[in-house]
Parts: sequence; structure tokens; C-alpha cells
Amino acid sequence: MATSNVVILLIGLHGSGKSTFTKAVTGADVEVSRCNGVTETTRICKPYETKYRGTKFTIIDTPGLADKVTQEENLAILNQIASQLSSMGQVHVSGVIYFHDIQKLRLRGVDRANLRILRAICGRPFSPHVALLTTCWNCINLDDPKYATQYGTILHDLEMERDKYLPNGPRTFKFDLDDDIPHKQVLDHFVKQVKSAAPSPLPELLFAEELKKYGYQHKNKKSMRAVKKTEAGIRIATEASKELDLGLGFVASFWRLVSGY
Ligand SMILES: Nc1nc2c(ncn2[C@@H]2O[C@H](COP(=O)(O)OP(=O)(O)O)[C@@H](O)[C@H]2O)c(=O)[nH]1
Ligand SMILES: [Mg+2]
Repeated sequence: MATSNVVILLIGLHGSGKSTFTKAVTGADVEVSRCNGVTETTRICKPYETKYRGTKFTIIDTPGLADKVTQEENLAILNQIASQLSSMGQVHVSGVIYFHDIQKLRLRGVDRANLRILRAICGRPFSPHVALLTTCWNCINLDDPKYATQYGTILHDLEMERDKYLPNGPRTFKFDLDDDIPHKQVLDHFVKQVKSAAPSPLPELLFAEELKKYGYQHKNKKSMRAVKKTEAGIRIATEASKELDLGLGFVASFWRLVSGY
């Protein structure tokens, strides 16, 4: 017998493997990028359904967050997520998966900014329902000791950063395209969380709660106003202005250096 509908929202940079995961899990014909992160294939949020061990899952694939801290692009993505959630009747999201391509060996400013945006989307009470999925493990050579240490470091940094922004036990999973056990573990994890919370519902995703509060309406031209008022909308604007300050600071220091002032 199918239990509840477990709705999972995917968040991550372009090319981090969201669509690849969706395709592997649902078996649907999901278009993936031909090259890691070079072009964005997923232009709209789209739900894909699958049934696993008697539970219905809806996986919401989303366009990737921008690889630079840009306000317009990220707000447009947030608006798409809002539109998708509201077209599904403000569905109750059970879990969020944040994707990180393990081939990116260093946590950059944009990765940290995205983790802060993720926290703003989820909110603190929802944080145990966020999973971190590292992808592309089958692209790396773990037998090389030099790289093995680096992968250990990036994983450690990622988990440290995750714990800073999303405390209370979000899990980390490794996704391997050549092996279907890891993605089954991810699905099992979310089913277990829904079942262990029952009969109480899971906490609501902060972003979904705020969309209701600010009267977000699907296909309404003024809907972006509501999106901008949410914690995630505010966070995206803050990250972009920090980036601008950093850029201006750099230009000023460079100018002082060359002009001698
Ligand atoms: N080898 C390997 N390639 C992957 C994995 N995940 C994603 N890719 C590749 O990375 C590229 C970008 O993936 P995609 O799913 O489109 O990323 P998205 O932008 O986050 O949806 C594609 O060429 C995928 O084939 C993985 O776990 N292993
Ligand atoms: Mg995609």
C-alpha cells in the first residue's frame, strides 16, 4: 500500500548532478547537461514521480543556482521554485537534497553563499530534513593518495559548513552513477524520517510557509514581490551585495596600490 507522497526538492549549482539523480531515481527521460556545469540544461522546475517500496515520491528537479553570486538569476530560480510549489497546491515538502560535485576540491565563496541560501530556503526547524549529496564519485581516482586526502578534506569542509548553517543532523550521502544502492539509501532515509515523525507532520519548509504568508499566487505578475520578501529572497540580495562590496573593495585596493595613495 502506498504511504504518503514524499516530496523532495533538489537544490544545487549548475552541473552538480540534480537531473542525473532524478533520472537515476525515477527512470524518467530527464535531460542532463552534456558537460559538468558548462551549460544549464534544466530551465524549469519539474516534478517527477516514482514509487519505491510502496511509497510515492515526487522529486522536484530545479534549474541550478548560478555559479556566481548573482541576484537576478538566483531570484528567477527561487521564483520558479515558488511557482512549482504553488502549482502543486502548496504541497508539503518532506525533504531537500543539496548537491555538491566532489570534483570541486575547494569550497569557494559561491558554495558557502549557496549553503546560506539553502538555510534561508529551509529554515532551522526543517534542517534535519536536508540531505547533502556529493556526486561524481565515479569520476575520481581514490587510489591516488594525494587526491584521496583532498577528497577527504573537501568532504570535511562541506560537512563543517553544513553543520554551521543546518544543525540537527542532516545526513551526507555519496551518489554513484554506476551503483543504484546509494540513491536507494537516500530514498530510504526520507521514508524513515516521514514514518518516524508520524502521526505528526514534518516541519514545513520555511520558504513554502512564507509564500503562504505573503500571499504568493501562481502566474501572478506581482508574485516576485512575495518571493523577494522571503528569507531566501533577502539572503540572495544580501549575498549579491556582499559580492559587490568585495569587488569594489578589491578595485579600491588595486587603485591604491597602483596610484600610491
Ligand atoms: N560520472 C558522473 N557524472 C555525473 C554524475 N552526476 C552528474 N554527472 C554528469 O554531470 C553533468 C551535469 O549533470 P546534471 O545532472 O545535468 O546537473 P544539474 O545541472 O545539477 O542538473 C552531466 O554530464 C552528468 O552526466 C555522477 O555521479 N557521476
Ligand atoms: Mg539539471
